[in-house]
Amino acid sequence: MTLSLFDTEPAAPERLDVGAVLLRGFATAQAGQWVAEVQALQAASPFRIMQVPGGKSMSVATTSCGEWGWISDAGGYRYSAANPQTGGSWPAMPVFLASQAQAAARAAGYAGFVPDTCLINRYRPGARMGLHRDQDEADFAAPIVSVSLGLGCTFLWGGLRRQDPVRRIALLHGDVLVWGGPTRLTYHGVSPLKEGHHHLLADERWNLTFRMAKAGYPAR
Ligand code: MD3
Ligand code: FE
Repeated sequence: MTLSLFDTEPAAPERLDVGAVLLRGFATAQAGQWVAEVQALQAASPFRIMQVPGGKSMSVATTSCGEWGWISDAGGYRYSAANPQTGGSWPAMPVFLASQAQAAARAAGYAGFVPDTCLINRYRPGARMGLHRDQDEADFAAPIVSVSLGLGCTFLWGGLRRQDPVRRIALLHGDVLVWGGPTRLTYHGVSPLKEGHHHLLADERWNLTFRMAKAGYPAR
């Protein structure tokens, strides 16, 4: 393979495990549009810090778009059709975001992925996400598509049991990760974000996760 400084082609899909595919740089060429779309969503539904059921605050700020939004409060974690901040619905999922997520899923071998929600996480230096599983969705046959923008992070990728060993994987601006199949319920997390400067997002990292919260997979 020939490497060029001017090469903006995304790398070939990298298989991390059964059902887990890393598309390095899949979102890099259109990163400006990704950022502009998230900024536009902020007007209707800004990032805010949610409480976890134990009463503490998350260090990551979140918002959602689409039919459903992921929320956390004293009552637990769940998907809600209403944004508790406004009482209204979530902003619609922009067509660009939905179609890019669908294309990434297809490139990873998951045809029929039609997300009904996108959770957007904002990390600032020190923000982290402890080891957890994503298990609030209706159909674990549906994959999750994750898009990383801005500062890079160390992603923690464990196994199907909490005590399994954890791999550390660098996730960089533009990387897209697709998880499904046998690794759908893998424990994962994010190490505290390090200080840094990114030309588009300054000292922030944004992560978008596209999910089928309520719909069965594949969509029909
Ligand atoms: C592996 N977000 O929002 S994305 C989350 O970078 C979350 O903000 C992280 O974990 C972030 O729930 C990691 C990558 C990811 C997302 C979902 C997964 C990896 C996953 C579900 C199952 C296994
Ligand atoms: Fe997660």
